[in-house]
Amino acid sequence: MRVCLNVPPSLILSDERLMMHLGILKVGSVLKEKGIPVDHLDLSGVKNYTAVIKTYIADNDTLIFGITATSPQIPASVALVKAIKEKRPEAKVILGGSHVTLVNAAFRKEVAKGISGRATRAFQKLDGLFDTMIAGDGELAMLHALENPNLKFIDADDPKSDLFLNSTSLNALPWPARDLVDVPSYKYTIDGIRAITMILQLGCPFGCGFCGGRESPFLRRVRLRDTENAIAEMRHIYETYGLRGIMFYDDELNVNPQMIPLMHGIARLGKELGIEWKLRGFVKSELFTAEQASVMYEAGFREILIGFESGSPLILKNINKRATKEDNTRCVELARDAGLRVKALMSMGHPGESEQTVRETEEWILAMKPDSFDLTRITVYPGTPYFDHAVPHATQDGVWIYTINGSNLYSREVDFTTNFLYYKGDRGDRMGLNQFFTFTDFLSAEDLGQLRTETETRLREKLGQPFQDDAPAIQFEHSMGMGLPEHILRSSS
Ligand code: B12
Ligand code: SF4
Repeated sequence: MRVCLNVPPSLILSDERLMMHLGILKVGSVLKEKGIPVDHLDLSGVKNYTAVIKTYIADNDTLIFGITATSPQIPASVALVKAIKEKRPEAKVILGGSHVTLVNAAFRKEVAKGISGRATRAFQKLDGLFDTMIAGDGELAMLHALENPNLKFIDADDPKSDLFLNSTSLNALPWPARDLVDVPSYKYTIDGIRAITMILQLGCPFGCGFCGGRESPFLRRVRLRDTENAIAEMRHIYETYGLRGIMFYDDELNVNPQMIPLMHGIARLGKELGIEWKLRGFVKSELFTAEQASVMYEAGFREILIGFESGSPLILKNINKRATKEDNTRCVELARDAGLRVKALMSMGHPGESEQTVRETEEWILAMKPDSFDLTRITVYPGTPYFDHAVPHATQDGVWIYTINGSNLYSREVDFTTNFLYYKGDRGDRMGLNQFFTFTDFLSAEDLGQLRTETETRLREKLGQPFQDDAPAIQFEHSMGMGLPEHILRSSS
């Protein structure tokens, strides 16, 4: 039995060869460990990706295909499954990743409420396209799918299931099989040094309204790795790829109760290897302390990223962010005192958002002068409280309302199999991908778009932080009639 794992292109990303998808590489690594041959098709940045899968099928007799997808990767995943079925109708295609996990969480909620709404329709649409869908942790669930080929749906997003990972199984499983992708084709850098991504811990217990997985144990329940295990992976990265730059993609590094010893361990490893790490990662502002800031600096962090989201107390409350404006200000100061640069992640389009609340965000940013910032527009994906707790509008068809503290957020029903939801605006506009589906009582979808662009432009001018050019992203166009190159196809030995 041979399995072909697929990473579909993410058409909304400006450069798809910055960060590899670790989740499917963890699935690949478990298959390899079990001796199951794996082909990994990395279609990130590949323009003619459906032609590539057809070439692969012409050259191989593989019958089992796995696809990973976040919501914006679903349209390309649909094109892939159609291409696979056209060339090999008997093939079995398994879908995993955050989109199916979150759609399932939203669908479960509708079932519990006894309604059949937009989540049910989104789930059924996927169900009609893929042979098997896997929600939650994919490592053991993929093996289960191979052993039980007739299962249509596998729920590994349930702590009661043996397929749901706990901290013990997480530690016992192998690290992502990065050898299944062409590491040098990924160009992410930190302070000019080539860098790679890593996950130290899974899950965030908080409940921010825009964040996916608040009803999904897979994304919400904290599962920790032993410090020794995490440090051993860092050593492996350095010794295998010669990389000392690492971006940690833990949701929030400081929800980990082991954070302080972990940072000390990273610092010790750096000394032992005789290198200075270049590290980056996210922290939760109200939990941030002077001690955390200092050990992060000692470990090799020079910049941290913080989802402050807004400068408006009303919006912070409506997001259910827990952090207050004062917590956020204090967090910036603590980071600065420790010598850490701050990237402020700001967003707009929350319940109750108005010109006034966006102005408060602008003013806070100007007062804080973060070293860099991002101002994104909220997208209402399934599996977020903004989606899951919304109810149908009484008079407007296809519109759903989420209400919190008397403030509303409206979102339109989206067909995820055809729509890309882009969050910033400008690039999406240029690519013709922008279709916005959310609005508030004070700002229409168009107002939100315009206000976002104007606010970011003004902030960049005042802070002297010009827009960074998206281009030139690497786009591959594979010429047919030749074997698939190593930056697209890698196989386990
Ligand atoms: C790193 C990251 C990114 C990186 C890289 C993307 C990547 N996929 O690696 C960047 C910065 C590019 C990014 C961008 C975006 N991201 Co992001 N990102 C993450 C983050 C923080 C970590 C991903 C990760 O490595 N997780 C750890 C691994 C182990 O989990 P995993 O990837 O889900 O894989 C497991 C299972 O899903 C499953 N699985 C996965 N694939 C497959 C395939 C098969 C066949 C099987 C059986 C199982 C399986 O098994 C894996 C192992 O257990 C997650 C949050 C999180 N904690 O997961 C958000 C998250 C995935 N991102 C999210 C969002 C919203 C986005 C953006 C849409 C943001 C935006 N508005 O533009 C874009 C979309 C990018 C795109 N792909 O088109 C949402 C997903 C929402 C959704 N509906 O899909 C998440 C869940 C954050 C959240 N909590 O809301 N992101
Ligand atoms: S935005 Fe960050 S703190 Fe809030 S729930 Fe998501 S991961 Fe947790």
